[in-house]
Amino acid sequence: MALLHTRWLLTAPRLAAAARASSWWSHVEMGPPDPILGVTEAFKRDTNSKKMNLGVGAYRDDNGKPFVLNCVRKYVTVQGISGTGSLRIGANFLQRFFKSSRDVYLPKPSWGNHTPIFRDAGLQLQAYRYYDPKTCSLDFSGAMDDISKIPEKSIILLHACAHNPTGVDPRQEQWKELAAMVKKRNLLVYFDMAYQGFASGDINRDAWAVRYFIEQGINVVLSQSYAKNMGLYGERAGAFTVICSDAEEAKRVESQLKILIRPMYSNPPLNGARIASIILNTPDLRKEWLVEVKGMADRIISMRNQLVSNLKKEGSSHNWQHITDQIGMFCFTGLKPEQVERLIKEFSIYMTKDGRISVAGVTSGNVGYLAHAIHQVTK
Ligand code: PLA
Repeated sequence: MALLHTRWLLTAPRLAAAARASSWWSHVEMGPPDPILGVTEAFKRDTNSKKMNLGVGAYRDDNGKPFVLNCVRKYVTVQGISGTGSLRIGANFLQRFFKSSRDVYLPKPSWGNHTPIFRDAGLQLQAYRYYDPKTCSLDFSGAMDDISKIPEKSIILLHACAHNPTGVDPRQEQWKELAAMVKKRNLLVYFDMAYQGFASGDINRDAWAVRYFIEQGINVVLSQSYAKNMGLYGERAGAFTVICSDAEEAKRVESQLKILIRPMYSNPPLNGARIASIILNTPDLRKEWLVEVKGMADRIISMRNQLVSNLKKEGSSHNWQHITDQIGMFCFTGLKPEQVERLIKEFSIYMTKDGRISVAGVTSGNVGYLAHAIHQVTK
């Protein structure tokens, strides 16, 4: 799927027309085909009606058809990659081919797993200011200031939308300023897009920043997860994309991505990617999916509003406006670790220690209890 994605991005005329600032990947050489899977690739290209694939050790039935064992039919067993795996492919790719820097700049704070993903791939973590706990909102001037000092040709990670854990995204004008700064510093942008559709309810609007950066000719790599926006959590469907200068460069990069992936897990699982592909390519299902994404985003927004109104009803005098200002799946409540501890111990309300709540877990049935509990530990 990741590979399909690369091709799609290249053939999109809008992207082909966008000139890269400079090519990071011109030194990436065409890799040799895999000794086993390359045989299947050659087999597929062959038009001889008598062709036989005796290369890969994949069992076929007596009609030469793939064989599904009866016992397997009784289980649906899938195993996969999703956003995390896609990030890891990207991290390993950068470790191997992005020679100008080992440094990855993460927003402060970022998703907790970013650090081990990049560190385990042999890269070094740095940080730039992002969130201001005093205002519970974006520290835009701090971010711009820090980014302006990042050494040229470093890697910067940006959450494409619905920043985790803060729920705070730049506005479009701010994205534009960020893009200009990133271009000026000649940085490689690593977009992590795990919540497309969850910020605004509209997958196109949520992809705006990624598309804008690409249109500006900025060098971009992208990891996507379909876990949340397609509800395919266990299917682990995801994609890693490198935006290249031309089709020929994309071929070389693709060959090296295959070589990276082959010893990791050989091939991605089919099922989740198939479901995602069917949804995206069947007009009726696609339409239905877009409505459902909007429905999920809207329910979360409504829970934010209900949480705030219930807090007011409880008599809370704190300013909870950030709960409704923030977007996406999470709300960075501003609760202190001791308050979180009390919520867990006294109310059995579980959340991460940093005070992040998954608003997706709140319902009209339990929002009152949550507001009551939060008021008890904050009054
Ligand atoms: N990137 C970000 C920013 C994420 O928040 C998550 C998931 C991923 C990538 C990975 O998604 P995946 O499940 O498709 O691999 N973050 C979750 C789950 C929803 C987790 O931590 O695994 C979270 O609760 O933060």
